[in-house]
Amino acid sequence: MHDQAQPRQTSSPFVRSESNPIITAADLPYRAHAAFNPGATRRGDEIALLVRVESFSGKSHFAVARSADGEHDWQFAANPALEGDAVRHPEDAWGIEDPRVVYLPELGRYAVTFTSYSADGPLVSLALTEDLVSFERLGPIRPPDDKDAALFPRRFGGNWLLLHRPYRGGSANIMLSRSPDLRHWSEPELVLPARAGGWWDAGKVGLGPPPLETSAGWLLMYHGVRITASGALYRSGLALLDLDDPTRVLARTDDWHFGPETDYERTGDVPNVVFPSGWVLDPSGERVLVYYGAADTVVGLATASLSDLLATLDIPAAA
Ligand code: BMA
Repeated sequence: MHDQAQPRQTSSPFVRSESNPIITAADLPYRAHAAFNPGATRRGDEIALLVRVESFSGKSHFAVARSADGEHDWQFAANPALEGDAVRHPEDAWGIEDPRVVYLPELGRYAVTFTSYSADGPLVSLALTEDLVSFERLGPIRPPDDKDAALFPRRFGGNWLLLHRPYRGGSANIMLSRSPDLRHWSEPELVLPARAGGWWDAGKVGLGPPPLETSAGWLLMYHGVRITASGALYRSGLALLDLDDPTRVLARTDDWHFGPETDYERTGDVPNVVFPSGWVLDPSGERVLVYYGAADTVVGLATASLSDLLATLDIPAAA
């Protein structure tokens, strides 16, 4: 635990699993090239990941992996959970990518937001599922270019809220849209802008895992992209949104707190990428398990204590 008298933490609040990478393509029951950028949720006594799997065509689909402790002994279903359907969903032309999973108690179903890689660019698609086995697709919900989307788990004043990341005129900021029915969405409102110049999150930011409700606000982990002479660097920081009005940013870290360090994050198809895309709170409500893609090749797990994450944002732990 950190002494609240200390103004800033001296080390990252995230601790990588000793079993990392926890999932690789070799764990799939069929031939696959890479397994990364998973959505995550608790399901009964297990933790379930909806893993992005890239096949040797270059296109991606999703596969479900389950584990009792969220760290070891991942069991994959024999077949993919959801594949692009370019006939009924032409927006899936080049596959589906980067799912975020949120349970919606009102509907008794999980909402899965993901990227459909359309001929016109990436866009946001939505599907609902009770069991991560059969999916009802609601179609595209944001036009291209747009990605990194997740729903809040409940309505606000009658509307569902979606965080997403449209790419317009050379900048990519986290924005919010509203919908009464999950089908018709309002024009995006700015929530978390990319910074400029030499910042680690200059030019491009995107939501990581879905917003996590805490007593202090909605906790976000988001990625920032820095373009360098040898490619992009993907690192993650934290932010906190107001509980009642999530367009209000209460706090944002100046520093990134999770970045590529290990061999499996530094080396792979896309080097120097950590891409958190799912997290699960353990039953004590204190330990957060963060699932992330590493180098667009494998899945990693890092854990953090919720109070350390809030302390990183200078928010004292709740009484
Ligand atoms: C983003 C997405 C992610 C990927 C990341 C790093 O734009 O395409 O799927 O992990 O780039 O390559």
